[in-house]
Amino acid sequence: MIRLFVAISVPEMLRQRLSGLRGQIPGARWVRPENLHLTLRFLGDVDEDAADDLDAALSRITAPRLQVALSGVGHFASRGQVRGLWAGVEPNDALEHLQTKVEITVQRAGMAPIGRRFHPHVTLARCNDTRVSRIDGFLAEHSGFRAPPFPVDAIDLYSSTLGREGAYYTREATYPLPD
Ligand code: 3AM
Repeated sequence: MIRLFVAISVPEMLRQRLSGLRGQIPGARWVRPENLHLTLRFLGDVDEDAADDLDAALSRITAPRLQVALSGVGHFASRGQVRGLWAGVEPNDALEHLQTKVEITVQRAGMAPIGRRFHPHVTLARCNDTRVSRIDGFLAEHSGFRAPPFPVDAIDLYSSTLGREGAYYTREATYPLPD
């Protein structure tokens, strides 16, 4: 089995800027710069045949190239605890279109629907035992975060493995978007 997800890779310059948003938040595990990405579709654990089917299907995706601009920061929470901190994405019809294409493609390749709305973001940190009140400073300090748009000419298939220091992501395949 291999744990896979489809994502947009974030250019090096932007990864550096995002790394600059790190702060002292108890319980936060900051994502390593090389792991920063924008998830289009989490696929979960799939066997080798399913992975081959997904690869073949993804290689046939056609969607226009686009630009993505990161803007603002936010968090996911449940039961009063912060689960993740993220950088947001400016509203972007082309990105929604691309994600819909990916969703349709992976379902045609046999994946079950994900059953939740696409909320584009770049996860900056995952949190354990962090109360929402502990991130007020982070949210206030970085509410004005803006980055120039970056071009998206391809989407990537990543595998994820758990190591001692957290998840390791490997780019398994790249699918260029047509001109
Ligand atoms: O870091 P982001 O939020 O972009 O949260 C996981 C990460 O997304 C998400 O897949 C991406 C790569 O690991 N993910 C992990 N487990 C998941 C699950 N069970 C999941 N998304 C949905 N359901």
